[in-house]
Amino acid sequence: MHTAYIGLGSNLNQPVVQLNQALEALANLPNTILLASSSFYTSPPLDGSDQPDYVNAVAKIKTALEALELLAALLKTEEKQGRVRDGKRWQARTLDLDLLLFDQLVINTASLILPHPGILFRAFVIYPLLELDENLRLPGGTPLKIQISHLKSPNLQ
Ligand code: ROI
Repeated sequence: MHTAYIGLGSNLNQPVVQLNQALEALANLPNTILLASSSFYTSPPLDGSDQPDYVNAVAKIKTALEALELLAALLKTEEKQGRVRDGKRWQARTLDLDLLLFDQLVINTASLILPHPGILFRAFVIYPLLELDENLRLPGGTPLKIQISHLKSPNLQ
């Protein structure tokens, strides 16, 4: 079984409802156990201009799915919950599911980059990750905790 951390985010159509629904979807993935989920964190949009605040969380799962199978399942869940991808970045969305960490896997392909590059500078990812596992290390051994000092501002952004 693999251990994976998934970032959840929403800023449309009742974000808290969206996140709870997404957690249920994760728990129902084949050969997958939802081990833990963080608190829900609210923050202003990072890199997004005029859009509502986000609600973010992180889930920890055990799964027999491989990384690309899991990624496909996450995209499907986003679609089911009304995510529309029109090619534009930084858009408001009903649901964003990011595969953050998958065991100690390091890959850089067109469809998947691990660890997720956003981990390194997004408080709305780092704080919930540390809530789940304060001793979490990135592949290569860097403790996630020290990434907090690299954040641009003390705001949860
Ligand atoms: N800002 C916050 N606070 N939370 C997000 O999940 C989030 N996702 C995004 C952008 C638009 C970069 N900003 C965000 O994709």
